[in-house]
Amino acid sequence: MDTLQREKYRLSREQRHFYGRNGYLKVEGLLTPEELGELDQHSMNLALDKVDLNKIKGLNPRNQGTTPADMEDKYFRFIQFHRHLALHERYLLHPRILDVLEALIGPDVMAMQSMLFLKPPGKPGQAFHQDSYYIKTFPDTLCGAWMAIDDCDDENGCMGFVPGSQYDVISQEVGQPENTSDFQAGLTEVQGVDQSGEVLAEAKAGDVVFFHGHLLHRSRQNRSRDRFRRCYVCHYANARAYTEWGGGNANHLLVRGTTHLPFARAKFSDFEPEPAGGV
Ligand SMILES: O=C(O)CCC(=O)C(=O)O
Repeated sequence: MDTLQREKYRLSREQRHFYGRNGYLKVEGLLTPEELGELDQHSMNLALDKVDLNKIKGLNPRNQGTTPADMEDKYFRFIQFHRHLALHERYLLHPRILDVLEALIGPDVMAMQSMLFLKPPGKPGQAFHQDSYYIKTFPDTLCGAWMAIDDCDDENGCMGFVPGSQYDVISQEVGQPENTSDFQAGLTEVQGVDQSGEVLAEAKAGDVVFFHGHLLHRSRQNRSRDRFRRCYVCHYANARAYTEWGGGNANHLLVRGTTHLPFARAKFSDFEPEPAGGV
């Protein structure tokens, strides 16, 4: 759509305050039913090994399995597939998601990471962590946008947040999770988290949950018998922040506004970042 004709999504005062206080914000129904249908179909095709990934150069599977859980592990949660598949790039560049990010961490925004999770029944989640522990930006402006493809709740392993922890420093006290039925082995867990304040981030398919890079969060095992818990989660930062993560700024896409730093361009479309302003 012509960017000049597009009506930007505008956060209300209440939404801005909620994010400021809690470090996360759920925007209900940010994806249209058509967009959701496309993500639903695509992620199911990936789960069923119906997307031919063999022709993609530089994509090295970690195992040969073909079950939905294997498929997720095979490509380690389909990380950075926006560099391989147009659909992943398109949703990383979703204009209404970028409107929200422009207000929360902008005005200039860069896109750094994309991950598609299938999380079929029985699959563990990820123990308490802070994303800025891994993805460092200076100034420290990281924000995740978590798009629910399924309805997500306690049973199928929705996310859990510790509101207010976005004001904490990045903890260096990390270890390995002991509870490896709930939490993926090999990934780090922040030690000594006071879990009494955890809130579950239940979401309906089509909702998008934005969360601060310092926010302590986790997700448990999918304990349902037959429900997937699929989501597409992308990470962004202010485009004027310096980073060495992922090969540095030149590898990350400028998605809103401008920057004095190097940046990459979209691979599958002639996407041009909209000017910042007016959100
Ligand atoms: O969706 C999940 O289960 C975990 C996502 C997450 O922890 C993250 O993106 O940092």
